[in-house]
Amino acid sequence: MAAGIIAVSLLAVLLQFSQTDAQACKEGWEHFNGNCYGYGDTPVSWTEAATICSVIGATLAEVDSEEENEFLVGLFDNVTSSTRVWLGGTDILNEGNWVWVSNRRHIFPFQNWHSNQPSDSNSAGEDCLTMYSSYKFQWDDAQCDKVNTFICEKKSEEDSGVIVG
Ligand SMILES: [Ca+2]
Ligand SMILES: [Ca+2]
Repeated sequence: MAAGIIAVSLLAVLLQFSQTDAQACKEGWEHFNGNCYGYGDTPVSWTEAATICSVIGATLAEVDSEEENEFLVGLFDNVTSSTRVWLGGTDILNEGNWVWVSNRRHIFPFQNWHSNQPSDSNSAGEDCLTMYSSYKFQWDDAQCDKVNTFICEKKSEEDSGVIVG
């Protein structure tokens, strides 16, 4: 009986350990709900940001819930300067039809547009998704070739290789 209890306890510890291990993110990445998020503070175009994320086995962050959105906004609590952050949403292929790029889903389960956005303003249009500090990091569509900071996202389970991340 005692041996059985010890075995169960040991199993519980091992499960807890493996769970903790699976949730670990590399240094500089933040963990939330099974994913790791890395902030790219060097401003680049949306396409460049997507490429950088891809090279390190990630995608531009895709926001699937209010909780995930609040987590991301929380990363910028101390930001005082005007900041735009690229996310992985675009309507570049079909104006007004916003999709997440990783799976081309045609609707967002969760959306957090600022009032009067998306606006598709200016002659070049605005086809790439940002969180914008001036809108308290609510969403704004922006011109894809402008340079902004960005957030990459990857599954924490995949976070065990030698590649950066
Ligand atoms: Ca647009
Ligand atoms: Ca806009």
